[in-house]
Amino acid sequence: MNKNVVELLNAQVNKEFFSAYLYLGISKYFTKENLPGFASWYRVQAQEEQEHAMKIYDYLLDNDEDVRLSQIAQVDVNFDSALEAAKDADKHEHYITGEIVKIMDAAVEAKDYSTQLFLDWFITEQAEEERNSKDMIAKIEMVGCDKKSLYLLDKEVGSRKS
Ligand code: OFO
Repeated sequence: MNKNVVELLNAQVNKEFFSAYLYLGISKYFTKENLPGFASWYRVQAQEEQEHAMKIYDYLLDNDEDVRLSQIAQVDVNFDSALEAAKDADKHEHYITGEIVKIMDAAVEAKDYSTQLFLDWFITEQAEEERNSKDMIAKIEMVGCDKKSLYLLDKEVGSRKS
């Protein structure tokens, strides 16, 4: 495989594990805020991120490339509100989309058609992730400071299955 593509895929393994770490941190924030539904939603998201990392991990190994398991950065999860946490997640997803696009650009440049096909799934997934995080922000904004509505929303988002 092209060296640059391999390098970027390796870096993405770390970024996906960092995403899992970030979502776990957000989940912890909601647990401490006594909002178990949100905590569960973000925990499911953390599991999905690990699956994303492992997809790339397997792809590299399947192509006889090495996988670098580099250090995962510490996550800062001191939020002032549910809205701030949701906005942080949304910002992160946009960043990840940009990183996936960079790998796709490198694969196109290297005429690496297999990796382009492989990354198609991630492009679709990122569109869904951005939609989900945008929806979450909209729901929290709708609820505003109304504690009763927040309680009901917590119940609703907690029904998300992995
Ligand atoms: Fe892996 O999609 Fe979110 O970050």
